[in-house]
Amino acid sequence: MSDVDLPEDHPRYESLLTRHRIEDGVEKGLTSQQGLIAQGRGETFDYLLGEETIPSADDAARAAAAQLLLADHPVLSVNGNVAALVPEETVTLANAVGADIEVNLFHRTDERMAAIADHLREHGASEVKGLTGDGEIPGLSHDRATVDADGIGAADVVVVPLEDGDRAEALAAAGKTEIVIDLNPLSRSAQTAAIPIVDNIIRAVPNITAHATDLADADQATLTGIIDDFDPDAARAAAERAIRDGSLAAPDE
Ligand code: PTJ
Repeated sequence: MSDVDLPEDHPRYESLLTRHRIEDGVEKGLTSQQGLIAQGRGETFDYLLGEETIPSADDAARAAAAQLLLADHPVLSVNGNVAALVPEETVTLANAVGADIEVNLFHRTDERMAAIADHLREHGASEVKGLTGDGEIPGLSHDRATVDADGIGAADVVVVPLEDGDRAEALAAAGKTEIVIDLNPLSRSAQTAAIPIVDNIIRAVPNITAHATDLADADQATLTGIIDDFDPDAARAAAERAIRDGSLAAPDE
């Protein structure tokens, strides 16, 4: 049984676990109610993808790992859905690639910022950025633009999972290399990303960590080669094809 008492052999185990975590996130004040809607939208795409990491998403996760290992100042951005779904996995990835973790919310309130930072610390984070809020992403209205000047403000590579399109575009316009995790290959976030990972965050974050561990001793030329070989347009197109044309064997209800 899992942390929410689900039988792991249930055919819809992962989907049920995800729902429980999001529900729990709302109850704990981490996740916004809008986050429930976002999750429902994501689930639909995941269902059509066969609830598995397709090869183009795995290639993207490997490119993301290489990009994070090469970065001078990588930051993993955490919102209410990310905090509910993958708190421990986010900390593990941050440790594997030497990234900062920053809470950055669409529906920003002091209470949610603090609750998410505490939740991440309970799951092993030593430092959580985002609460200072002394920096700003240009081109966005106030709350959504607020970042830490020495966090996302100073980052060269940012992982932005389940992001709204406006902010993803503004981060890219601010010169950040963006790694986006989003199940919708047509979302503006995925379209904006240098590296779009069209996969469920529950699978994507541990997968990036696995690739980062595998590449930990790779030299700079190898890492650069992996990034150069990755084609974001081809990855988006492959995901869209899988969703539109996939010969999906329907998962058990
Ligand atoms: O916590 P906050 O205040 O920062 O708000 C976060 C949400 C997610 C509510 C906010 O950013 C939002 O409204 O996002 P959108 O515009 O609904 O976009 C969310 C995107 O994430 C959609 O394209 C979904 O398909 C996708 N998505 C949802 N669940 C998952 C996902 N992608 C990967 N894994 C998921 N589990």
